[in-house]
Amino acid sequence: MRITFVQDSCENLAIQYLSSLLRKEGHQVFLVIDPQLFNLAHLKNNFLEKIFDARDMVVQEVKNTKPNLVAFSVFTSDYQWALETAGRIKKLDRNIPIIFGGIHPTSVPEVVIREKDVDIVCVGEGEQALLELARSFDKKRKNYKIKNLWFKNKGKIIKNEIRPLLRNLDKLPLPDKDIFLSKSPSFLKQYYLIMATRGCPYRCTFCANHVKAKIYRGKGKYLRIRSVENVIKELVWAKKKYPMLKMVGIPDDILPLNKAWLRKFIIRYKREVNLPFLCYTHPRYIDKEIAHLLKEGGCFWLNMGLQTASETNRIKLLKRVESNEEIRRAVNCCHKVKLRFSLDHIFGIPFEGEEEYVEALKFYNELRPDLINEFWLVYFPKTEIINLGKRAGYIDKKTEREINEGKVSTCCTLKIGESSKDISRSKEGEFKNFALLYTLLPLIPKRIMDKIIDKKWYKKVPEVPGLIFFLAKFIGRIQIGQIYLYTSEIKKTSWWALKILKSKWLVRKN
Ligand code: B12
Repeated sequence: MRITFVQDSCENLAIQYLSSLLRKEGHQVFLVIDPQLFNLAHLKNNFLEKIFDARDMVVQEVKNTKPNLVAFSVFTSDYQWALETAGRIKKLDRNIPIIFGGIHPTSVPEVVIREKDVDIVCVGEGEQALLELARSFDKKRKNYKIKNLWFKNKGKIIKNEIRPLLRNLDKLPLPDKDIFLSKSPSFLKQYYLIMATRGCPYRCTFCANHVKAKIYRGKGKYLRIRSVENVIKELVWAKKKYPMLKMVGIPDDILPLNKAWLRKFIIRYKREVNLPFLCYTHPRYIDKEIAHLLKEGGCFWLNMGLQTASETNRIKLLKRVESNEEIRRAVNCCHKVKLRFSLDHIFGIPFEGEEEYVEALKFYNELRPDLINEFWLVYFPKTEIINLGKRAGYIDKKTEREINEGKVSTCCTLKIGESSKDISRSKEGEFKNFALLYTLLPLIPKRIMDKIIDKKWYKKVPEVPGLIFFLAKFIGRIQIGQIYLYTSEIKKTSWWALKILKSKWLVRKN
């Protein structure tokens, strides 16, 4: 059968795995990209967005693939875009079935299946479900009993139960990277995106992991790790296939979950792959040995979530178990081996305010990370933190409905001076000074920052225009050698901009 995925300009591992499995069974898989230039919250510009609007091109391209099924892999941040695109496809041909899968439909399938342009929803892992669906399409006999899938049939909603989680991740084929690369060279950018695990041992109240873990309760082990052999096999294959690779990105929630695994992995990684890599961890998953192994193996960047410096709030509001002492120890281990690291901070946590932001400023000045990533708190569907948002009076029934429909701003990336309304952003005034200071902190010597804190100068930071904030971030990135983030974004945007203009020009000419 012919299946066409529609995706924004972000590489997506789920599509790569699903495509690989489908192609292996002989199905024809296509990918259509809507680059959504100048439409992402941190890069939004209404004028440019209109000029580079590619939606007509996208729908035409979908039509040209003559799909038997159109598929979307949906985050909450894309949900409204996905619905709008699905609507345009249906306008062209109502008979093309459309399936939505991914974290958003998994979190709120009851909301998604009600949409008139969505025919099927996948809840949870999609590998087996999509294969069974494709087989049933091939046999031209509709099967409404496929586990993990919800269907609409003659006005009725059919909800099938969820199957057990995949036990052995090694059994999955290598992800189909070419499906993205064939669309634009920008997809292989500088780094290779790979994941070694699925799941997370923690259940932070703001993260989708506890939503997924709840759905999968009783359905097998939630936290799974691929074997070292399997991960290395993929990387060796990738390095050979894509010689332009310069680094590897491993965005697993926590890479060093298992020390024995990490020891084995690093030895082989150094010997057989030997590319700089970046990964994520949790303060409880970093000690002297782990820091040393990561540094030895070529980890050029480690990211850790902290979110707040208040130990009480971390436990009470976020259900994060690590103490400040453990964080100090973790950070010292990184400093000792000169492993560069960033810390994540969330602004807008209910019940937090100036007192907590000052506490965090002091704590960060003590820890001296190479970078602080500041985020807004974004309330994702069904996450526990919504209850806190309600208690704090930020969220009422209507707002919760909007959260489930992806209608509140879902970009976590901080941008001062932004006009779009957000739940936590209504408290913007309370934290914009601190956001600027956190950004500048790695650039300012410790004793000067101590003085700023001591003299309470943070109260005097004037209202900063967005441009100043951007510049501060930009200088910070240059200082840590991450300018490639901007250059690759510029290259990617220019490539798509040219493509869109060319296709618009061709349409006009004909
Ligand atoms: C890798 C990753 C990224 C990467 C790649 C993003 C991408 N487009 O794929 C990067 C770093 C770019 C990224 C960015 C962001 N991310 Co992110 N990211 C992840 C991460 C760590 C892993 C996702 C992944 O690839 N898993 C591997 C695949 C194979 O598994 P999967 O996604 O679960 O997919 C399975 C099923 O869902 C299903 N499925 C998925 N799609 C489909 C489609 C069909 C048709 C079917 C049938 C089934 C199906 O089958 C798949 C295989 O079993 C998750 C956290 C996590 N541990 O899941 C967060 C996560 C997905 N990210 C999240 C967020 C918020 C973001 C950002 C919005 C953050 C920001 N900066 O503002 C951006 C959005 C970027 C964008 N426009 O896409 C949230 C999403 C929450 C939500 N409700 O939407 C998550 C869940 C983290 C969290 N804290 O809660 N992210």
